[in-house]
Amino acid sequence: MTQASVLFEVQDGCALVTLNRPEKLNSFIPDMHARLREALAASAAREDVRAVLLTGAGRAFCAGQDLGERVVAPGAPPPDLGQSLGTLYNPLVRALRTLEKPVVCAVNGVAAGAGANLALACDIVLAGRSARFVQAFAKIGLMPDSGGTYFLPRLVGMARAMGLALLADSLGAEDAARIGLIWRCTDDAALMGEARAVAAALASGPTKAYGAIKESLYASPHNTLDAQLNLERDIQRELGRTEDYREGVAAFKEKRAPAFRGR
Ligand code: T3D
Repeated sequence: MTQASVLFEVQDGCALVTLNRPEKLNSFIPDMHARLREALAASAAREDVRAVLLTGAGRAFCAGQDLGERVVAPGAPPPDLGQSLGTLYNPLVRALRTLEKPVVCAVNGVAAGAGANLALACDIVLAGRSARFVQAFAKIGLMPDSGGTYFLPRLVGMARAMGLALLADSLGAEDAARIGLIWRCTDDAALMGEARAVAAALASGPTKAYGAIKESLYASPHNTLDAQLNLERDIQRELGRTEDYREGVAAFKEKRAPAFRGR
């Protein structure tokens, strides 16, 4: 029986999504794209999912495109990488960024090529100490894609973005956390426990506020202060009408923990 290339399970408000081609370092083939898209669509649609945790099976998080599918026989036409990005990779990055629920990424091993940038598209990225991030593209004659040229300079500045992209060196998880590429580096053995705890905390939080935080922070780099102030005003007006806001204020006054329901 063939194994599913992406595993999806929901527990206690959290969807655990696992890239599952460990023998190929969880590199992407079209089936894995389709399954991951389905998992993200289900996470968006299901009310019982209030946070997503993305990780990889085996020793890698994801090695990007499966290069076995990109070997061109002499005389054969080259693959249309633009089509691949437009129809497969870009929709995934957009789905992660526009999902109105927080996405935690547990980088359990090497994250290379589009695999590295898929991780950077997530909202909170934790990585085990032995994990590493490789903008491997230039080594095969490409440039960073799947949002790499967008995320890198915004997260770590142009000098580091340029170094990572041009040199295509491995960046260890500790250094990735130190320079602000990711949220936190953990011991390998503690990674999934910590990532699950973060996802569980988010899954019991004010989901609409989290969606609003994503929308406004991701809009911020493109906006003037005026535009951002207006966006905050408009979104906060909506949040002020939610059940979770009413509950948060009541819980504060009653000196108890709030019971947010994501509404
Ligand atoms: O094509 C399009 O549609 C456009 C979009 C492109 C997006 C992209 O992601 S392009 C970039 C593709 N990815 C890479 O270039 C990464 C290639 N892999 C590596 O650089 C290294 O393997 C790693 C840094 C990921 C890991 O290094 P290491 O030393 O830990 O492992 P290894 O020995 O290199 O690899 C282990 C095995 O996995 C090996 O197979 P073997 O020799 O044991 O049979 C290796 O060939 C295989 N493998 C690793 N990455 C890929 C892969 N097989 C297919 N595709 C891969 N991406």
